[in-house]
Amino acid sequence: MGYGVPAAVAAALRYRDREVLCVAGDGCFLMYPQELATAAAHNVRLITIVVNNGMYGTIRMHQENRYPGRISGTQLAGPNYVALANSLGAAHAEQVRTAEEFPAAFARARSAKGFALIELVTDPKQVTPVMRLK
Ligand SMILES: Cc1ncc(C[n+]2csc(CCOP(=O)(O)OP(=O)(O)O)c2C)c(N)n1
Ligand SMILES: [Mg+2]
Repeated sequence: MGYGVPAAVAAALRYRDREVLCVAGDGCFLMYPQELATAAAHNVRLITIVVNNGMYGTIRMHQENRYPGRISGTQLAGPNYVALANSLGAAHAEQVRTAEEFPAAFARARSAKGFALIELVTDPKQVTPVMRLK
């Protein structure tokens, strides 16, 4: 956790001719979002997808499994991710709420001239691909 964004910035700096994609949960992303300022400072191309379910979903899953309904410290209020990316110098940032919106948003991110961020808003009840909270 937290490693993806800085690792992706380093990869994008090192391999400028490649496309670099970072996929991070909201909890993961919030550990080091400021590293994107380095991407902007060096004008590297990089796409970050923040999977925003508003929680530390993996930990919530364990809480719900062992102590159903008794959650503790796993909710994330989170910032405005698009505004945060723009404040760090994003060339492109947008929020995606449906699968149908994704291809065009991804194409826009790919054609950005600097770092791009897509906030993917997902269903908080879907804690894993196969486990759904009631
Ligand atoms: C540095 C670090 N701290 C804590 C953990 C324990 N941990 C594993 S998954 C997780 C929550 C991840 O939340 P998020 O990035 O939002 O992804 P989600 O599970 O919601 O998809 C935590 C706290 C970890 N793996 N690494
Ligand atoms: Mg999450």
